[in-house]
Amino acid sequence: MPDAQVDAAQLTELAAGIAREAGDLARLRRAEGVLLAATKSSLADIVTEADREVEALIRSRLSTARPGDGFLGEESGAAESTTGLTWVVDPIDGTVNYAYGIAMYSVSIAAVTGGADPDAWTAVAGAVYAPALGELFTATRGGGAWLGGQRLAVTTHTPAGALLGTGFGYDPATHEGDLATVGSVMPLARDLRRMGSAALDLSYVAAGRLDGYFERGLKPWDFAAAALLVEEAGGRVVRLDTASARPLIIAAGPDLHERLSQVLDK
Ligand code: LIP
Repeated sequence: MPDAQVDAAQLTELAAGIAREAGDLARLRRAEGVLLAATKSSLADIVTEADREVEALIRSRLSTARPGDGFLGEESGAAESTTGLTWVVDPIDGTVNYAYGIAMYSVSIAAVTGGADPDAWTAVAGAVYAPALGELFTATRGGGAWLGGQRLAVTTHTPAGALLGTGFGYDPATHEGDLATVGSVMPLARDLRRMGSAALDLSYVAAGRLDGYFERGLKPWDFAAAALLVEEAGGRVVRLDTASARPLIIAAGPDLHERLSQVLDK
């Protein structure tokens, strides 16, 4: 457990301030022109110089504020915790959008207890900041989910069908199966959105801008903060096939979550 002096609200405040500073740096670098630093699992799986610079800033700010906390970041790896608390960070979620100049990208910072395993941790604080859109989503366990001063709530009724969000992996070999998954849930849907940032997709479920979201193959840093947003907004987040290489995440209000799970949890 984190050291006793710190409460979750303070962690949320810290995450929010760092997310805003880091996101503003990302937006500045975007305006200056994005430099491709490397590719990872495939040519489509890119990392920019800004991804690395932004994560370094976040890691430095967290280390100064909370020495001894653990860290798990998309670009710079992991560090063990000596306090019981670990920070899970995606410096730029929606990297392809960012590289193409599309506004749907975000900085995601979460504080978790219970170690760096998403199947074992408990998220206690989180912030998701969309710099190009000027929106900062925050959540504290037991304290609700917020967009600025507006308390968030998931939708509970979808009489015209559900507005669903999803995404696809960087490996083209996975696209056929993922499209089959989309086909299986379309009878529940009014329409589908593929916006390119899982952290924002989940934040939008929390805000009622999407009724539900599902995607295979997310990394822990993609969802660590925004899954807490959904839960604190009255929704459910479940990961299926967690022993597989591409676990399936489903997020929605309770009723739609049940209906999606009946189709997807086969
Ligand atoms: C991205 C996710 C997105 C998913 C992409 C990628 P990244 O994260 O936010 O939902 O469809 O394949 O995983 O790589 O931009 O941090």
